[in-house]
Amino acid sequence: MSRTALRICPLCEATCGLTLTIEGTRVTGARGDRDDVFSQGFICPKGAAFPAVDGDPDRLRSPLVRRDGELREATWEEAFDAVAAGIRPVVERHGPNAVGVVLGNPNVHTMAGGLYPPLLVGGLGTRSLFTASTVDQMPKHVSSGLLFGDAGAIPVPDLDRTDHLLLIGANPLESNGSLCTAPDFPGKLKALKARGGTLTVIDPRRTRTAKLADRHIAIRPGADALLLAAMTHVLFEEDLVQLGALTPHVEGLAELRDAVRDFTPEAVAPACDVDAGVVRALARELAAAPTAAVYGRIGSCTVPFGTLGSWLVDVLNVLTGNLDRPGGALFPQAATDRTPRPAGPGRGFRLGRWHSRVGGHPEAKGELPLSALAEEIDTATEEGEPIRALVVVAANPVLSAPDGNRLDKALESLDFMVSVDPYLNETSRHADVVLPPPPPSQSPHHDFAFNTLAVRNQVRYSRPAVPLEPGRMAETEILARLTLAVTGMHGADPSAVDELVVGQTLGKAVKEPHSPVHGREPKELAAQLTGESGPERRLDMMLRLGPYGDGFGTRPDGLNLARLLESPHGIDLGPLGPRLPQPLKTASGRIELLPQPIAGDLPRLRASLERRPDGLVLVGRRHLRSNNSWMHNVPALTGGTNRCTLQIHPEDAERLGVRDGAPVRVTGAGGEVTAPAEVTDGVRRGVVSLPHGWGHDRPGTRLSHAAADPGVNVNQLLDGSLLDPLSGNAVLNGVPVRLAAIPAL
Ligand SMILES: Nc1nc2c(c(=O)[nH]1)N[C@H]1C(S)=C(S)[C@@H](COP(=O)(O)OP(=O)(O)OC[C@H]3O[C@@H](n4cnc5c(=O)[nH]c(N)nc54)[C@H](O)[C@@H]3O)O[C@H]1N2
Ligand SMILES: Nc1nc2c(c(=O)[nH]1)N[C@H]1C(S)=C(S)[C@@H](COP(=O)(O)OP(=O)(O)OC[C@H]3O[C@@H](n4cnc5c(=O)[nH]c(N)nc54)[C@H](O)[C@@H]3O)O[C@H]1N2
Ligand code: SF4
Ligand SMILES: [Mo]
Repeated sequence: MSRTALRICPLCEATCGLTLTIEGTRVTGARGDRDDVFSQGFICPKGAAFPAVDGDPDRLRSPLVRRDGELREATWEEAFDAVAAGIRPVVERHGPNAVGVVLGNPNVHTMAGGLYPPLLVGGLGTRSLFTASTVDQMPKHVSSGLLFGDAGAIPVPDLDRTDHLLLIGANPLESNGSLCTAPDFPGKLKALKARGGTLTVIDPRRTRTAKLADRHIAIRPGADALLLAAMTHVLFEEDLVQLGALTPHVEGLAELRDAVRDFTPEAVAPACDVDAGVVRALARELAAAPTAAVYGRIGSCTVPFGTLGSWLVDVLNVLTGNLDRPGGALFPQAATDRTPRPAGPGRGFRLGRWHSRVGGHPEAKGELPLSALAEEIDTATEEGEPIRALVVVAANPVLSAPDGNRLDKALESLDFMVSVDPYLNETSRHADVVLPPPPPSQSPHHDFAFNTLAVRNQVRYSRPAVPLEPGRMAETEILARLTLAVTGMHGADPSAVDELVVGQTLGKAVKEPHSPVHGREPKELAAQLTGESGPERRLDMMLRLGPYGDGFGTRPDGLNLARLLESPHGIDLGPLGPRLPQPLKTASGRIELLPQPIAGDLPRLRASLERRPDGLVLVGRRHLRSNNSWMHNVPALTGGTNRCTLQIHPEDAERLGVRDGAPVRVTGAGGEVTAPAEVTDGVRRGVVSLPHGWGHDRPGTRLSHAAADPGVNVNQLLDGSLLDPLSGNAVLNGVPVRLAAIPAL
């Protein structure tokens, strides 16, 4: 007997609704949910492979605890006892900063990851926090923090209505979009073209997205900030600045004009390898479009000028009057956002409130660079204690961060490590305790993060499609118990964690004059919460306090969990609309166009005008059927073109004697790897490309399929020293490398 259940796909940022076929307790099929209010039936090959991802026999079924040097199956009780016994002495002896926390990408794809890590980190009181953000989008957070006063206020391109989209360093036809949650991103690009709009793509590779574009600019990697600065220059020079409705909300215009004066199209052309005439045309087209949006992603962030590039993306949106208007780039309003406070000056955004111990890197958003994790473990200094224990949740930094070999050794040297991870992989194999979450079919789902980045306001919630298998523990409970174990409250009831948050949140809300529950009694409000579990009660609370909420009865038609459960395909909350000035939290209450840290970094950009590296540089790439480092174990998603090859332009191949399919040795500052060459004019001259997330050949893992075709770890070419200085983000693209063809035996 089979049945169906709805489940939001957790495998990328597009958040498509899936209809799962379930036989007994096994998921046997997945198709797009045509009635999903947001994705309307769209699905990609990864979503279709949900049953295989979910049912992977290599997923761990019970906790592992290291005994006599070996990881052995244990009970949950034994596992949490071991965690408390491993972490607490380190805190007591060496202080909280000696315990590091590493949070990986899937935390934004699970409900547990949205709800518990702040308590874990806050409860520990550690400043040794490292996340995937600093190998990804931290530059965007910093630029938003500086421009708008809120690191979380990230404008998203209005894909459904824009007339002109300028895409920089993004390949949504493979990635399905990022910092822009849009099921069927490819279809939306095609619709843009069908309605007469234009698509421009800036990417050193002729990607599938670039092939769709009206204009593709194969820029030299790392030079985007120069190109965007020159476009900004042209807008001023040719009097094309049109702030429109933004005028009262903007300050620093004259200072900005001065700051970009040197960045003429002629000055940046050689460094970008883009004609000055093309730079001018890009600026004019952007200004002339009835509506337009500039959008940058991985290729614009993970580069030496990541923050400057991210800042210029929104500067261009502001100067052309496209920020906060339909068809431009707008701020979404998610159902679980905090109750919007009245507009007005805020506290602003500060960087560098503390620095990393070894490298002296400034914190950003309370985080230190993931690139610095290894040195924070393996290097003693006089300033403080090195990290001696590590809590890793959903992260595989041995593959995803620079210099995995060094990190590998550093992890081995720790006093204690715990990983919350479904797999025994390159990172979790070092753990003393592994706590495996259940597969996604057994977990509830709500997109706390991605709804704040979605191209349409909407809200959806899926309860577990399949009940928890015997012996399993929900990831929400795992993280609640982990929080208790590491903060000295081992053994307490995990629901205490949720009740603490409910009490604190409601206690604060009743004191806020703008809150719908101002002046009410927190206990009375808490008693109204519904839901079958602590996490559901917290979701109910957030929905009710949120911008569309019922305000605990103040707005009877408003949202709450019960209403959401009545709408299993989700509730549409309408297209994005203008929100300014409410989201601004800068000290001035306005958009601060030329914040001081940005102005301070511009001389470095100016100096790069003179530099013209002549060697080869490396960029990354993603494949539709991959997902960072953890989906190479699913046979249905591997093989074909999803392979770890070094793409190289035919002219470079010829010059270096590299033959298609033959092995090439690639050497970078952090080491060398050997991969088969793929000779293709899909990459520009002077650029080679390797995908990330491969290198599954280390011993002691349990990834049987991935190990059979391991590929190589591109991040071994990095030594961790290349960072965007403002954000601490790793430079993963535009990295200098040398090649040597390996002669046939
Ligand atoms: N060279 C290069 N390096 C890159 C990138 C690049 O473009 N080029 N991209 C960077 C980017 S954007 C990112 S986001 C990072 C990603 O790097 P990480 O944050 O390390 O994420 P993943 O590699 O996806 O590994 C995720 C881990 O979570 C586990 N996991 C999967 N599902 C769950 C779950 O439901 N719960 C828990 N607890 N764990 C789960 C997996 O088994 C795996 O161990 O990589 C970065 N590294
Ligand atoms: N299938 C699949 N989907 C994914 C993921 C995955 O691993 N696989 N990962 C998810 C994650 S964690 C993220 S963050 C997103 C990322 O989403 P995207 O940013 O869309 O991902 P990429 O495909 O890495 O696209 C980056 C592009 O930047 C180009 N590039 C490199 N250097 C430069 C440069 O200096 N300038 C310019 N202009 N371009 C450059 C690369 O050639 C590449 O085409 O994807 C998400 N979705
Ligand atoms: S596009 Fe992303 S969310 Fe949609 S089905 Fe594919 S992997 Fe899942
Ligand atoms: Mo990412």
